[in-house]
Amino acid sequence: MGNNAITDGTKAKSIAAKILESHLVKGKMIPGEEIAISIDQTLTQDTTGTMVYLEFEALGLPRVRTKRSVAYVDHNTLQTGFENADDHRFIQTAAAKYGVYFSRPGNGICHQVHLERFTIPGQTLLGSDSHTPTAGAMGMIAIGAGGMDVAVAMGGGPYYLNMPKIVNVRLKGRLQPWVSAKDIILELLSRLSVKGGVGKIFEYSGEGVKSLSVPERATITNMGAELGATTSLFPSDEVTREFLRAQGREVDWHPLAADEGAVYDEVIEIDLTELEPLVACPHSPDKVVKVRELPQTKVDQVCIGSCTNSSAADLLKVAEILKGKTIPADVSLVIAPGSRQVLTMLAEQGALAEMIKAGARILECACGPCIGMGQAPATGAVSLRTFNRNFYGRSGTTSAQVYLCSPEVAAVSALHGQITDPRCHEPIQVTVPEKMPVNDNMIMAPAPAEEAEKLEVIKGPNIKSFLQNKALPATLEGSVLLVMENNITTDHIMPSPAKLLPLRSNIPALADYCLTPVDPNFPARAKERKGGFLVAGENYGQGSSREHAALAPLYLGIKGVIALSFARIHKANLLNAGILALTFLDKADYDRISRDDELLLENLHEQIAADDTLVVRNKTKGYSFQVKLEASPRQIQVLLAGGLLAYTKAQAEKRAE
Ligand code: MIC
Ligand code: SF4
Repeated sequence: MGNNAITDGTKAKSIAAKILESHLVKGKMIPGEEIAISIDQTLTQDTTGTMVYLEFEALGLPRVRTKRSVAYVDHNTLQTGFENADDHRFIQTAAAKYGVYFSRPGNGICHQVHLERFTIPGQTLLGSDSHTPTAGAMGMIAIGAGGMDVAVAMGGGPYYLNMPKIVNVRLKGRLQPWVSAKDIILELLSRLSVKGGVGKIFEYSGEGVKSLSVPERATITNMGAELGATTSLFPSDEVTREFLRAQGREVDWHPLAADEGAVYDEVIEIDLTELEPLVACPHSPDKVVKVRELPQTKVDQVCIGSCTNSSAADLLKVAEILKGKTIPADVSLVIAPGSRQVLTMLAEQGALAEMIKAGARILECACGPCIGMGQAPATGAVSLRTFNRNFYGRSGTTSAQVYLCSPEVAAVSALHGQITDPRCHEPIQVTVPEKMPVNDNMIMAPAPAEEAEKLEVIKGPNIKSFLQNKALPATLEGSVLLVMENNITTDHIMPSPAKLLPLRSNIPALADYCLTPVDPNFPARAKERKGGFLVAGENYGQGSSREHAALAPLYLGIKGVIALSFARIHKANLLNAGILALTFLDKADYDRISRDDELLLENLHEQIAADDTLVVRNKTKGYSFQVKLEASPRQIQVLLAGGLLAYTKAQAEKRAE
């Protein structure tokens, strides 16, 4: 079906197929096969960015070769020690030298600012953040990836991925009052689960699309990451043009639509008219229930913001709901506007004053509580958030119960002191200004190429060099250090509360916290045994793009991870770090393996050359079992070389000879 539509030039094409085809560098666009695409733009943020610039430096290239690369500082903005400020300075100086635009701390969350200022329909974007697909709201193929992949793309290299299936989501009807874009993506999460989108692109169409603004579309493409999707995208239409006009960027607009009768691999239909306010319960974005069916739940904290829901319209609605009211004494309401542009608009319209008067605590334009950078809830507290992730412990308080919802549900619930269906109130209407207060004075252009060579990149003492693996040995041996369940997130593997985020440039220090939410003794055990293997269930490594979730295990000597299945970005990060990512062939072998079992993989090079099935000997229990190494021929070369950096350097040297 879809593959015919994609490979046969005479057939009607989806938008995704058109963009991929126009950027195709290698491979055939057949679902599951590895393809390589050229990358027009890259973005980095600070908690993954320091690694990216260290990696770019290690590649030895003088300047980026993309059409546009942007470095944001938006995550690590609490400066309780020198580390974060040092990271910001490192990124700023590296950006100036290497030809990257730099969005200063305070300017906003990368995805919101990128949408406002840089997203271009029809282009490709690779970002070192899993919510990069936000830009798909404007018809861009925007993909989240590990830092090393982004560094290579900055250097002009293509991005390799398995050709995804293209799923058409047809939106019928129109949202009813108080029902929002967040409810559309929560509905999809409830239908498909957090692994339902792995290996897929979600392309939206239908009459319902026209009624959604670009920021509403962005809420949906943003949270497509929670489905595990490669990316999500919308057409570029008159609504897109209007958004770009408000940004003074109408020149960047061009129309983009699927051909009449385009064929897709799967079709899903959602009737917007039937949707109602939804909420995701602790601790997973797919544990979705209708707000009205939730038993009375008292809220202690309400957080509004994040790259999912902090656009101009979102926050104008919040201000309208709060107008003239006061937040109850036992509720803490915090609001973090997504960008300085949004904050300026709120100030100019008087909406900010309404929020302040109601008792909201206004935070700077940054990720803030979404990544646990402050505002950790009280012990056992219920926190209702407009964010995209409510993974266990992510808020910074392990006993907290975090729920996810739309800004409308959040604001009404904050006033009522409990999770409330907003339809008990009269509908509200807000008007977003036709022209947004555009001001790029917090975006620094890089130094001109001729001056770049002289520029110094400033690194603080906490910034350690990039960690490199060794070439893959013929034998791997070690014990099973941990057996884990399904859906282990990157927040379990490399927790990132405010205390640990300052260590993002220091893998040796960070490694002491690796997998501690699963087992506090894991780092010590791994060090004592000089490494070993990890075993996990389905969808291992869902969530963030942080390659620290591969590099910290590498530092602790992890040689391989054997799982029932992997999340896309984390699997790529493991392979890029030169760590074997293996899947059980038989679920029974996952059931019978135990912690401390001694494993042995012999004649690895011959086994890998022969086929994709490898034999693992369980020496402790005295049996052998089969695992699969699902990797492309290129990824196998990467593994053999000891990781993507070593492989890329070797390729460059070969070309130079
Ligand atoms: C997230 O939302 O989990 C993050 C923090 O933005 C991560 C990046 C990181 O871990 O630094 C992501 O989404 O990739
Ligand atoms: Fe920042 Fe949260 Fe968005 Fe990640 S999900 S980029 S932490 S706002």
